[in-house]
Amino acid sequence: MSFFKRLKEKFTGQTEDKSEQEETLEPLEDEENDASETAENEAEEETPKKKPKKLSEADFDEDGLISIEDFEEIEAQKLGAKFKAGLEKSRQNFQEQLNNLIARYRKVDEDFFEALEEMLITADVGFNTVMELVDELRDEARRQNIQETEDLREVIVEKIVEIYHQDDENSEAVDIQEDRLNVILMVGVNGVGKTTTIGKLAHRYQSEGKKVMLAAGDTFRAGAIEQLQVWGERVGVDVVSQSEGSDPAAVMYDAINAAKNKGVDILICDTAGRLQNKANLMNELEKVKRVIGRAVPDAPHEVLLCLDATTGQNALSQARSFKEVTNVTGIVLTKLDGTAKGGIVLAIRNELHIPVKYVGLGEKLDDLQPFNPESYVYGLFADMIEKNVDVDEIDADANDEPETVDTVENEGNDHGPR
Ligand SMILES: Nc1nc2c(ncn2[C@@H]2O[C@H](COP(=O)(O)OP(=O)(O)OP(=O)(O)O)[C@@H](O)[C@H]2O)c(=O)[nH]1
Ligand SMILES: [Mg+2]
Repeated sequence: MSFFKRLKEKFTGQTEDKSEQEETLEPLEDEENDASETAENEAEEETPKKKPKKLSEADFDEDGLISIEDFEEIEAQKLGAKFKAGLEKSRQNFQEQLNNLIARYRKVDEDFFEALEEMLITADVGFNTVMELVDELRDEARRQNIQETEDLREVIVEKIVEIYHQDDENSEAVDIQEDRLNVILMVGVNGVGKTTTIGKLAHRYQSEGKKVMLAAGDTFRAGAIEQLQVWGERVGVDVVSQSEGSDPAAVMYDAINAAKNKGVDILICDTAGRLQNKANLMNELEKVKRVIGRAVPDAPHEVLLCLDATTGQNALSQARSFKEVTNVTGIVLTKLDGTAKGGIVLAIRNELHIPVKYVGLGEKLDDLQPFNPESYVYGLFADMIEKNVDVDEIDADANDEPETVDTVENEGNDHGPR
């Protein structure tokens, strides 16, 4: 199965769909109920084609429980929809630029690759990553003897996933273990979204059945303690705090004791926003870490660095500096919904070798999602993935539905230079 087709099936649940492209996750009023078994295989020509599944259609057993397959299918669709919505600005930008490029340079040649490099650099993908990516594309085009730029679309998207995965496929997972107090320390410069992310994370872990507590370690900025308390109330978790101006290391010490007494699974610690070039603030962070490490062996288990995606290359330089002074275990890339340059994810991964563990896709509680390169490229190229698959399918059934062929093929070729 082609890469685009697999992504489309995974994130929309659809294996057909010539008429309903816009309705990816919208309720479908008139579907047949029994479409569930027709999934994956290549023999789709004979079987009825599958439509996205809704919770109401899932197969429930007599205890009212949903099957694991149905659950996973519905979750993947929700995830696809989240990434699609959160990456809308970047998607419009990426797709439009790529379409323009393909229309302008119809033949795969050095001019095309140079223009592609420029486009990716402008989208914040990062210089070294772009060079690596485009070199791989050159090789792949040669290997597969691809002549038309149009035929390179899918390879480009697939290479983005590959290049992300090349270090370590599993490192996006956050290190949360049963039977211990897990401590997560949130760090980053001012205003990047640390406190908001803590609220969202608390919500996520709590809804997974974990007992969560928050530590109000930003004793510096006026209003910071209250802000975390509001999140605590909203989510329904305890917040340990002291008065403004007190020593953040002392707050952590208190919080760890309280967490141990209450059998907490995950303690998430807020810290004051700090500039990476302010030595005293960085020293304070080290002290906080030391205190946490003394109270709980191996803690903090995660030091998550929050970066604001809208700051582009500046986020990279922040990450470099933080990495020098503290052992950052993962990145939370916030406000990805607010930028049209979503390529920054790739730059972070490839130039810093720190995994992006979560991405912020909006301001709502459930807008923080674990990062995964496939969901990311789906969000970045969703319309193209859906449309391209359709063109393939239509090529295969051209005899059955001639009018649809015209409509979609025309759409696919309608990207003249602007
Ligand atoms: N659109 C969008 N806004 C976000 C996201 N994450 C955080 N924000 C917004 O970013 C702003 C700053 O968030 P905070 O959580 O206060 O940032 P902070 O890093 O704790 O800031 P300081 O405590 O001042 O250092 C708030 O208005 C948040 O709503 C996101 O993923 N998307
Ligand atoms: Mg804060």
